[in-house]
Amino acid sequence: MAGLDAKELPKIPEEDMEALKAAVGEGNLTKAAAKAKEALELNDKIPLNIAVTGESGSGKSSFVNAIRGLEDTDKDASETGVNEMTMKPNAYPHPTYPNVIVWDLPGIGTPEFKSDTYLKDMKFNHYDFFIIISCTRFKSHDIQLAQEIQRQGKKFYFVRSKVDADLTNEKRHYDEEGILKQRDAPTKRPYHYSESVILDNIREKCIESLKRGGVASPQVFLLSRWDLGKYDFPKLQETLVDELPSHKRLALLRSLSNVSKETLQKKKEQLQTQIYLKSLVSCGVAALPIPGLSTVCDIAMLVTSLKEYCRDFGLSENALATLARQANKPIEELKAVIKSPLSEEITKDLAFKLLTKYATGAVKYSTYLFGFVPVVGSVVSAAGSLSTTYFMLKNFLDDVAADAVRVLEVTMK
Ligand SMILES: Nc1nc2c(ncn2[C@@H]2O[C@H](COP(=O)(O)OP(=O)(O)OP(=O)(O)O)[C@@H](O)[C@H]2O)c(=O)[nH]1
Ligand SMILES: [Mg+2]
Repeated sequence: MAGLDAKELPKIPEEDMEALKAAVGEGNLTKAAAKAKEALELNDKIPLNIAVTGESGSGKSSFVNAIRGLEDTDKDASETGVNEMTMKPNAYPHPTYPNVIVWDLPGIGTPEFKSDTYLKDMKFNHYDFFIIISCTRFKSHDIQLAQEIQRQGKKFYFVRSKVDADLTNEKRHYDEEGILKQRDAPTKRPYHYSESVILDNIREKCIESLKRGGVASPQVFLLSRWDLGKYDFPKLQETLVDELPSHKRLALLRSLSNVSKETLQKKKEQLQTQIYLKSLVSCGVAALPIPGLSTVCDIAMLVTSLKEYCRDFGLSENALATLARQANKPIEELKAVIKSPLSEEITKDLAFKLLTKYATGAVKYSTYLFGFVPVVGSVVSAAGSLSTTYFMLKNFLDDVAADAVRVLEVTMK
């Protein structure tokens, strides 16, 4: 079968395998499927609460909007501006994944701010991790806050915002060829304009101020709210994913904007771990025979899963329109590199076509995948159906993930 190599397939987790074998042994695939359904539903509801804090005007609300994929003027956006805007913690559920909530906390360092009661007032226990934002160097209240968060056993990440403005300001010292204008004046600026030198300087200064304040080996992520694909935002995303407990990882990955290939790859890998459970549900909970195929499965559930993959990788008319607007590209340019159907085009008919495509070759992999040789009667169709749906979902996931990478490449051009 095209695109199938047993060596590349993820092995089914041992405990799932045991559950399936036991259920099939009892002739009770329905029981295993019901358990799988429960596990998947639970996974979709796992809450993730991200706190965004920092000095007033540092760009907290802008960051909250940016990571939710919104513009400041969108209906559900957090209010931004040059005046002090945020006075109490405000919850901003992710528009697509409402179990992920970004909390916009009031500015620290204002006369009303009291570092000793701030975290308690903000109900710090509620949050999975904190982002501390500054648009200059980090000050004593940022450091006090970080130390308090650390004492409470939670993680924090320093974000240095508005680096686009720093670069624009630095550029004023250079002529059109990128040569330093006032070479006689005493300056530490290099002769040639260099973005990476400027960024390294900002990063070093931030790290220095944090170390001086007593924060051991601080990490600082530089970013611009206007261009999340640049600077350290992709690295911040990866760090958050890596440091989060594994059961929360999928929630975070789903909610992250697709700004780096690494994040897309991680998202795909995390979703792959659910395919086995999805196949079980599709073959066991409300499964019906598919006419013309020796497959018994719940095709409506498969349609939902395929649509979810499209949603997770931004492959819908709406998501593409937003992305095209943000990247300043015609939507047709993005669509031109997409090979899979968009969410709106996914129907039972399409799911049926995909099942047919993978049905013939799948059965021979059922031993590899599901650890038992199909024998007689319902077990034969169960094994065949499981492998068919498994391959159908796996290949579709691979395809949409590859599409998302190509779309990302277009937006970065
Ligand atoms: N150039 C640039 N401007 C930014 C960036 N992030 C935020 N700003 C601007 O900085 C100003 C303040 O941003 P907000 O997001 O309202 O700041 P805040 O931290 O929420 O402020 P308070 O709610 O008052 O504490 C706004 O005018 C933003 O447009 C950035 O990355 N680059
Ligand atoms: Mg604000």
